[in-house]
Amino acid sequence: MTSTVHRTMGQQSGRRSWAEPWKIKMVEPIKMIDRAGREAAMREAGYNTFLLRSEDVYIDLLTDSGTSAMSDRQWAGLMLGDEAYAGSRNFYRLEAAVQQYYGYKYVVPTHQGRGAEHLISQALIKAGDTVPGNMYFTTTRLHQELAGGTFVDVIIDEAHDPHNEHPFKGNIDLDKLEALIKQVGADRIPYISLAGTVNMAGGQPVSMANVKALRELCDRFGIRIYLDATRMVENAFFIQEREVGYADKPVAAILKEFCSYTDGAWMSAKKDSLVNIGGWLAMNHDDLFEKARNLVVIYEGLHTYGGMAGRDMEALAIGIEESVQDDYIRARIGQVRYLGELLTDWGIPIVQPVGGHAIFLDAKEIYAHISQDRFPAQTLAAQLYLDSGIRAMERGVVSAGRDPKTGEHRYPKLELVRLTIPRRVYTQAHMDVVAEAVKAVYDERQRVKGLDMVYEPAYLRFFQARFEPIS
Ligand code: PM9
Repeated sequence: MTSTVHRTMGQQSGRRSWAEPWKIKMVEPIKMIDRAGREAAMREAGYNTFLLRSEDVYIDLLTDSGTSAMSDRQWAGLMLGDEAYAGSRNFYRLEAAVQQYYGYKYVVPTHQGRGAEHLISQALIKAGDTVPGNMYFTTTRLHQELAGGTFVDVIIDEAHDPHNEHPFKGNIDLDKLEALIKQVGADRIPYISLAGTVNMAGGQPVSMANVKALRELCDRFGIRIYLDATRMVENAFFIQEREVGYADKPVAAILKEFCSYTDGAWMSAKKDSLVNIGGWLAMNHDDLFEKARNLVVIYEGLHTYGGMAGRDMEALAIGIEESVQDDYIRARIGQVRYLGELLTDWGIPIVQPVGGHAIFLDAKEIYAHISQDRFPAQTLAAQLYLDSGIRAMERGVVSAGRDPKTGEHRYPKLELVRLTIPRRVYTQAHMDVVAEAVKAVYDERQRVKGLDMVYEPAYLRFFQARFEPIS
């Protein structure tokens, strides 16, 4: 199969095959347990892939968060950890890397992305505020709500349609945003919550033209823009590939230009930056810096480590530099696309165009006979594990949670299963195995009936909810 597909891809693009700009120095054995073992493991996990033990998983596509393989330079960097409580030299390396590649003035380290989300939400949002953004993300929105805000989605409509091939489905709809500003008043909008790429839409990018226009609009109303920069390097790659005028610019330059239209950013460094733990909040304004630098000592740790060890900050500083290399990022997205093209060729419905970090299976279409309150995407993720030991993540009604005002399920238009590709971890052969497994589950789709939720935690239920199959 590999060679046939490979030939097809080569012919379509009129070029020879590419390969990753690295070779493997160390390996970690994996194995698939048998069908009876997988059935027992899935029952024990309450049909929630978050609750599986990793040793029961064969190919782990739960997330690209903290699952990257570090380079030899990063591992060497761990030995340079300066584990002083205050003023570690590794913090200054990290601060310099963020300033150099993202361009912001001040940097506050955090243990991971949600630590930074917590700080910015507590520092800027007041009860009754509105926070507009380009589609919700689970932890981001929850922190905004816990601070007293209401998130309002102002992404373009195309983002909610898995078949729409818009090249920048992460864009903000500026008319929707302007109408919202006029409705609630600019003084009730502490900032725009802009994500590049947009995770829940399928890893879809925001264009440079859109962020420039957003800047102009926000300047008119005196509103700040803060960026979720978690996968912003991947976003910069799409701009290089798709936006007029950027084909010859390095990804690093595009990243910095994009950030220059924003007032700061929060970061889960566990994704783009090729580390297993870490995050930061960065900004240009003194007032936010002062507040965040003070809050961080309550929730994360001193402002020169923020919950990270010195060695983690060193690995992160090196990871930032590696993540913006053009040949690396091309291969990274190329691998995701390879899997996407296999599935598309077999007629399996996925979100198009293929985004940055994952393939998103359209569970609503695959299980058209299962209503959304029977959790089609949760069901599909469970079936994939049962078939082949592959772990994926639900990104549908379970992830969307309940409306805090009505207590009802939120029913998102997108009911998806995410096959998330860790960075520098799996080979093309693994992608072939994944595609075959998805095909097998797809072929058996009519036999499946959905799930009942039998336990639901109060917050971020997708992590810990438990289910039982409907018989
Ligand atoms: N994203 C992911 O698998 C981690 C688990 S699901 C909550 O996609 C964005 C765009 C993210 C993200 C985490 C965070 C939070 C913020 N923004 O996980 O706290 O994709 O480092 O970052 C996950 P942390």
